[in-house]
Amino acid sequence: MGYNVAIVGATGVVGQELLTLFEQRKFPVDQLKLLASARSAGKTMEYGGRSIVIEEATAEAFTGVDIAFFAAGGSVSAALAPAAAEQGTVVIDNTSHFRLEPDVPLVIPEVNPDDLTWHKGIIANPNCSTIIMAVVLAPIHQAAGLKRVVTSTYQAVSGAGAAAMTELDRQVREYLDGVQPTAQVLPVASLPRHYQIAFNLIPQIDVFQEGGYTKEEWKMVKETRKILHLPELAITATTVRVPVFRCHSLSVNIETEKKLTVSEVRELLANSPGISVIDDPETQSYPMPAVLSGSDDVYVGRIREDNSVTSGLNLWIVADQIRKGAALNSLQIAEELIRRGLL
Ligand code: NAP
Ligand code: 3JN
Repeated sequence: MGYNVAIVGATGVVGQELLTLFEQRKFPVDQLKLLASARSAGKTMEYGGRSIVIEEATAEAFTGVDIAFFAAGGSVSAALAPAAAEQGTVVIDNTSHFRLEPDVPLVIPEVNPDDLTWHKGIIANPNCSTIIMAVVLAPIHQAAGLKRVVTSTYQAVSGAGAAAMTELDRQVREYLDGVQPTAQVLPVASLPRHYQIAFNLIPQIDVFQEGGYTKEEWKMVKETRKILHLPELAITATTVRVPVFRCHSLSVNIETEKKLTVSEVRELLANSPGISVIDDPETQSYPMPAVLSGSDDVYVGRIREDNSVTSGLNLWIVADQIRKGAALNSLQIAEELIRRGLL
């Protein structure tokens, strides 16, 4: 049996990755609606050997749609997701708009799949950096109890959409041609100041909020607490944009209630769903973005005890954030709904 499926934001980085994954994972698509802004309406995209005309995303477009993946920004989700859900469409939303709503489950299938049982039409897909970190924190919490988490991220430009990828590509060429690169997109397109990302790092992802933290940093804190059902978890984040096209990397320092040795952590993580361990100092083996683009797992390496505390760990984590951080996680949510007879 197939499902009538819609992608809102089909022309974007996340939307296009969803289309690739539908084919790769043989998702049972019957009818497919590709929705985007009025700018794209009337253009065509290829799927499964067919040419599909892109339509403007409107509330009426969801009639007869069983499941809709939203990846067109928070304001589009705010405007259209409730209307779609009211018509009986199950919405999987990639934006932050509903993530912290108490009646909206925020789900990583490897971590908290049971939260899918209480959805009321909208299911939120967490932020990409949150997903990548929480997949690793969950088994460590189960085994040893989390006391405190400190993370710094190294986030690829594709996290800021197709325009940011084009900007890095152009700036690298300009720089190497001896031309001063201009910036229009990063760190946040809608803010007045933009900075070069080629051969640079930008310590700002999303807008600034309370305490001098950015919204991306607060997303990592608040979403991780919700997903792990640990509302009091001590956790702090610093998020940084780096000149990498694809794959977010995270340095994560963890304090646990119970002490774990390096070999125990390696074994625990290697046997946890969705995680691969690449960790061998002898052979200089560790995860890196350039070799992991397009992969599905969350990769962990550089596993060390942090001897500055009684029971502490340092980890280096890399994952393709367009896949596991966005498109793949949302598709896994849909697959889990089907497995549980909830779709
Ligand atoms: P992108 O490459 O910039 O693509 C944006 C998409 O949204 C395009 O398809 C665009 O259509 C569409 N869109 C823009 N304005 C619209 C409107 N008014 N009505 C309908 N469609 C509209 O961005 P992206 O990287 O794919 O990310 C899209 C969203 O996914 C982000 O805003 C974010 O909320 C979410 N996201 C989530 C994660 C995550 O961590 N879960 C990661 C990345 C992104 P046109 O081509 O017609 O303009
Ligand atoms: O910047 C990144 O690396 C990840 C960005 C995700 C993102 C981009 C624009 C809007 C989000 C998100 O998923 O948190 C949003 C959003 O708030 O919806």
